Amino acid sequence: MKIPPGQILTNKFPTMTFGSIPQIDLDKWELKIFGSITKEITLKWPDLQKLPEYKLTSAFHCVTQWSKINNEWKGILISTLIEFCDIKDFPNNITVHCYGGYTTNVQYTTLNKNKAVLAYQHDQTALTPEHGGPLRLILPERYAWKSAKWINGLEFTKEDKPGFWESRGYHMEGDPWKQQRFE
Ligand SMILES: Nc1nc2c(c(=O)[nH]1)N[C@H]1C(S)=C(S)[C@@H](COP(=O)(O)O)O[C@H]1N2
Ligand SMILES: [Mo]
Repeated sequence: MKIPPGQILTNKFPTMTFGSIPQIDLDKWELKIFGSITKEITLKWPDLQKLPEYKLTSAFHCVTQWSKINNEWKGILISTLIEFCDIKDFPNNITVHCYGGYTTNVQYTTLNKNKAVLAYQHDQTALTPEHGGPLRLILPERYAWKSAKWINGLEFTKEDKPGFWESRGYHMEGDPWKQQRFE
């Protein structure tokens, strides 16, 4: 498997977190879908169980130059979630929100095209808190800062608004094959 230019392969799974690891009680866990859509939706943990699972094998590229290949993620396809919630006529820009306050901006077309998932499992094991459990975004074909851990919201926005790292100089798109590290 080829890895993007400027990356170094690792067999470990380092963790990269800005700030502390949030402690999340599954009974209180929520995922809110809001913003420029006709009705807001709040999903609870049992709602996710109703959705079909999807397995994705993908590489993971941190902008600090480590790449980990052959990660097997299990979760829910974003497009399945959007259909299940019956959201139509939404703008293409999304701010992903997380417990702890981290955000990142992505586009729906990018999520859809790259089969992005909301993952609860990595390599047959429930996602650990340090790796974003109970639920994180996995967006293949983008640097891993866009794979938001501890996700709790998808906000549809009319403009493409920079997230946490994007507003600190990281690239708005972050395609590793184009080395879109910084703007
Ligand atoms: N909520 C949140 N998500 C986050 C981060 C973070 O600090 N907070 N770090 C990002 C970065 S820079 C990387 S490389 C990956 C690291 O995921 P890992 O800790 O599971 O390896 O998570 C991304 N998602
Ligand atoms: Mo990263």
